[in-house]
Amino acid sequence: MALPLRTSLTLCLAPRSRAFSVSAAQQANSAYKLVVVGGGSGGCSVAAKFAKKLGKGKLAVIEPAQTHYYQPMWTLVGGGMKSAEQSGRPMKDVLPAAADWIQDRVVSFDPSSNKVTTSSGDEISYEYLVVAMGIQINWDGIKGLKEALDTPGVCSNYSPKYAEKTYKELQAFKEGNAIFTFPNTPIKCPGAPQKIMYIADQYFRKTGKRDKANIIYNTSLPVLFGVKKYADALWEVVKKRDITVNTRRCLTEVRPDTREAVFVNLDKPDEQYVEEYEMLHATPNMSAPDVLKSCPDLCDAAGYVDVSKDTMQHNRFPNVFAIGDCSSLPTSKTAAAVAAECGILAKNLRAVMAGQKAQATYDGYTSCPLVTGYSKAILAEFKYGAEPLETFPINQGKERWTSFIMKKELMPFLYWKLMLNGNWNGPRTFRKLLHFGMGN
Ligand code: FAD
Ligand code: UQ1
Repeated sequence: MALPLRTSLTLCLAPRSRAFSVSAAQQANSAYKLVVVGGGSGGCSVAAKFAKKLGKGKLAVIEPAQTHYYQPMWTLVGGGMKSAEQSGRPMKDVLPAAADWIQDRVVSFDPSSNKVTTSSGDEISYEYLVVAMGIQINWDGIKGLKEALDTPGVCSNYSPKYAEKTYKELQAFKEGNAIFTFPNTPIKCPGAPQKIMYIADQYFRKTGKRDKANIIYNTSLPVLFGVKKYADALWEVVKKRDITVNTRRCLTEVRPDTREAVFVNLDKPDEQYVEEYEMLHATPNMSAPDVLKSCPDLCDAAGYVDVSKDTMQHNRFPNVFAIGDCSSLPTSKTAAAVAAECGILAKNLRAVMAGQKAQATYDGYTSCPLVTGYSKAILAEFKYGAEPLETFPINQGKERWTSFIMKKELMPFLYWKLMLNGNWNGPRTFRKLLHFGMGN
């Protein structure tokens, strides 16, 4: 029987009981119906969809971290609009109570024998596996960056600690070059390296320092953004704000002693540029997790879990699925993508568990609220093929206050209260309703 709307909303939003971690030793060699590797955005959301139905002792989440972070908030942390503390919650509070939380790290996969091994040497076997390990940040991938992050001027929103430092650098900035970089690797949230630049621009204007700041965006990409509609809109923003953009320019070294950043022109590798910085916001290199790369059976050539771009089912092991940043899904790596993926994965995994075929298909939906300051954002939403797929029947390529408020206030609520409880599969239903009769 369908629940009345009020009752079902109350159930969705009610605080949940907590997950307690079970030691890997307690669970050693135990066989689970479903094992989820990683308790981040994807792992936690998938686990929530299966935990109650499977019941106690049937589902394990293997996740080493004590704290679950809502990473999209780190852009706002860098701009001083939220604190790093607000972006994190204890892992035990977000993982479903009906799941066994094995607080450990997976160190190897053996998909032919349906088991994984954790750092404490325990083997956990499964009938079905969901890999949700995220992307690996390689802080030492750029010479000198790791050390430079603890010196004046250098920061990065790609960790909560250094995102807090970003705001300190904005405050400390006096005059000179403020440089923002995009590395020569795939990254999560490809809009984030430039969002903080627009925030910096506005911060400098607010505090009377803008005429002393030379704002430079050095990106390894050949474009400002991968979707033409939003790239065109962003080019207008950079022109209007007097920001210098250099494409195909990749950060190769940071020299904190002389406050210099070294760049190479990726099209002419002999061309090097040494630029002095007053402030450097660096986006680190990223890659598939090493542990995946060491299991070629599971991965594509780059080390991402080799799944069907439509069904998210593994291309060789039908009892294995992947979600989010560690997957080979050819879309932009965001939490918004994870939300849409989660609904598809859950449908397909349920079908496979029932002996049927995986038939639900993911369209590649992803979204990136491109924050352009302290009160506006461009709400990029697109699908496979870099084709816009917008929720609202307005031009989302325009800078809007409503898009900013949605990013700052609505999204965190939606994430903690709905998505992590398995109750948010992206805005597809709203999009259909809002475009009803409009042929979209
Ligand atoms: P994660 O959420 O990163 O989770 C991976 C989990 O796996 C982690 O908990 C980790 O501890 C665990 N793990 C790793 N290794 C192992 C192991 N060996 N064994 C077991 N567990 C392991 N997305 C948006 O939609 N909108 C935005 O505006 C946005 N802005 C962003 C801004 C910044 C600065 C950053 C950093 C990210 C942003 N994102 C945004 C991206 C978004 O946060 C990620 O795409 C999303 O969190 C991916 O989810 P995931 O589950 O794949 O990985
Ligand atoms: C979204 O679904 C989502 O997942 C929770 C985000 O992650 C933080 C987003 O940033 C966005 C924009 C969406 C899409 C949602 C709507 C209502 C457009």
